[in-house]
Amino acid sequence: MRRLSIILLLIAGGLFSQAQEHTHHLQAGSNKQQQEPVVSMSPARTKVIRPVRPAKTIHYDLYVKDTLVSYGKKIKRAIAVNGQIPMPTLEFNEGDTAEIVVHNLLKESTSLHWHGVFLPNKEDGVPFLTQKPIGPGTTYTYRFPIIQHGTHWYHSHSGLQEQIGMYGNFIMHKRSDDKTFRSGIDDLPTVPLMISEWTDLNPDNVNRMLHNASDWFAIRKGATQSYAEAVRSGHFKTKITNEWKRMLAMDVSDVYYDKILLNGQNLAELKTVDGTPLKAGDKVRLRIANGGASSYFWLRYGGGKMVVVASDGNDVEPVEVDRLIIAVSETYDVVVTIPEDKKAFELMATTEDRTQSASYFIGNGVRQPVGPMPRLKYFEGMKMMNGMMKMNGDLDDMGMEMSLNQMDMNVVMYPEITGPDLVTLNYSMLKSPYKTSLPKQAPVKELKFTLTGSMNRYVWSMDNRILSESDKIPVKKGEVLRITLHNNSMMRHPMHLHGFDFRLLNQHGDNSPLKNIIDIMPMETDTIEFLANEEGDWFFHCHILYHMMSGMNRVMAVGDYDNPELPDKAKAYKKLQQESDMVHLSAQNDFASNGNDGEAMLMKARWSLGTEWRLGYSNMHGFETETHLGRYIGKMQWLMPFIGFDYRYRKMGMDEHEKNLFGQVNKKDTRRALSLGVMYTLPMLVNFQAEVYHDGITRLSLMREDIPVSKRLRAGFMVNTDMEYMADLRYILTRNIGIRTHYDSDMGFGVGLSLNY
Ligand SMILES: [Cu+2]
Repeated sequence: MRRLSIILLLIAGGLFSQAQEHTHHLQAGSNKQQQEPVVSMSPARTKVIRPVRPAKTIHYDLYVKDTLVSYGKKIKRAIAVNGQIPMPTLEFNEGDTAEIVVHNLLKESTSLHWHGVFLPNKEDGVPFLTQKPIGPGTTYTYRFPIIQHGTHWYHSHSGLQEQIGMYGNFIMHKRSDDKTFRSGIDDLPTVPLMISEWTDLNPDNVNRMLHNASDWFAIRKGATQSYAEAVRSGHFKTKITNEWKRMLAMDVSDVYYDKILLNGQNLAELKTVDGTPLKAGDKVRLRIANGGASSYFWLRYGGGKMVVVASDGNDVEPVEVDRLIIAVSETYDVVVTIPEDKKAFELMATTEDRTQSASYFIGNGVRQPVGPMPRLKYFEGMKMMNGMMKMNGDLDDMGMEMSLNQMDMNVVMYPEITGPDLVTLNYSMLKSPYKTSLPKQAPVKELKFTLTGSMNRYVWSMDNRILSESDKIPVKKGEVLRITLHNNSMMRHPMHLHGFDFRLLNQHGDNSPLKNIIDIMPMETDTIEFLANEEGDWFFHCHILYHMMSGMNRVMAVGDYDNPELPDKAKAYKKLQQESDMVHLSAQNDFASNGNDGEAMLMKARWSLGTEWRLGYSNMHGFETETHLGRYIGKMQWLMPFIGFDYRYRKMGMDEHEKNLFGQVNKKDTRRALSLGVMYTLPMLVNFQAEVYHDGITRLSLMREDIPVSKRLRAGFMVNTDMEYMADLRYILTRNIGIRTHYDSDMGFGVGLSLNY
């Protein structure tokens, strides 16, 4: 084992030195880029005036390469660009032209999307929608004029590459002669801050585990909501109601992460800006982007109020807050002040589920921690969710008309929120300093979407349709698109529009803020609008990476765009649709004292193909398999009609035969039977299954798997009209290993090891 790690370290070293070779390309790029900003040394030491210079072409070379990192507990594969994670910060002045050359040194294809940036559609970086994937070993050049300013970011739009390092800051500076230039804000020293998460698991595995309803992440987070835990906290009835309404334990986030990173480090510090040590009274503008794949972060600062001056790259009237939550892929520009000398004040980013955090100490001297946030009260949250969940799986807002994150529906889970005068940012507090209203004469196209999903099968959709079930939405160039979004699912979704900023309609009317991400909490309704004045196919999707990959996407096709990068758009779109409904494999096998049983399943958003087997160790116990191919129906996917095939071999004596509850007799040693059946999830998450075989034999069964008895103990049972029954208990040891004991009417008592994939 030790030798293996040494080899890995050597490989890591080798890769790193290779990556180092390329860093000078970046420097070459930035040399071409711009002069150092002029820092005026006034007493306040906060004036940074960028010289107004002629627009030029800013060239970057980006080398995308596999690397190994040890952010978590193990050495794992990641992707670095120019040898670094996050990817290098790209900076431009408004008016420049960006020329970015991507050198793909990976063994797989890649792409880069310029998040929040206005550009011609063919430069937008979505494989199979705006360009072909950048193949391994090839080079691709993005070239577009910089026609806006603000804090943005960029990331891979290929598969799950964003999760393992492909995110970076993308900053377009406002020119000092811009009529919107705000002295005291736009002349502050700025620091880019990229928040991200790291998991030691391969993200493909994370994706698979989410689809397999694995509760391993909850175990890691201490967020299982088992019966034992419910009883201990006086919430037994809450838990019963929850399962009666067919809900699994739920959390505000899905994935357990090993580390949270700020600019690639769990603990970072800012002692100087532009070479000058920070001191009392200094203000710094942090350009914060959430490059996490699935985590929302609370941001808190120990040195006083944070002043929010921009969101998603767009200026807002300064607003003072004690804390804010930054949704996946949002950006905020926040001004913080160093209140005292000889101290460093903590800016803390805590995951919404409060299990992990990263810290950024600003200033020189003794560290002033802000302290952790209290843990969530899961059963309180569950109780509230029970109250809002109707038996059909719809959420009932009970007439509350929620919007703009103003009423945090998770408030009961947050014990400290009731504290005195804690100002938390919400979207109603965002006001544009300028009028953002759209031309009155433009025709308006209204669209409505309900955000939908089934937590139990991890299917995320819009109007109960995933991308592979949806055509592109035709939009005329010059139309105003007004989109109303209602979230009828149990999770919040950060919806992102490519290519445009939209107005997020709030009480500020003509001064409604511009954004390109809108985070929508469960049961909220919000309206956004924008002028569709740039042709092309623009992606509109949930930015939680694993929701996007599950199909929570649409395409707005503005005008009839001829994309030179994508000659066969129809074929490409089919490919994009396929990619958002991939097949997931799960498998499980028990090696028990009385036999061997298990199952393997292939699943898509609607389809499921599964085989179960039972293998006795003697002829008397025989061998059985059951295979089902089914399609899940309905919004909550509680109903699955299927066709089946059973095969069974068992040595029986001359007069021996088996009778079922209906008196039907099966006397063959070897049985091959086709069937038609249906499975339905009953309250308490019990599956009822009815199956009719071609020989007329009927079988009804009831079963439940994975009853959460305690944090790591799961129980299950099965009973059917063949008068067979089974009960089991499984203790979860690791992600893939458990100890299982069961009693089976055919095979008797058994105990053994249970492996799952
Ligand atoms: Cu989502």
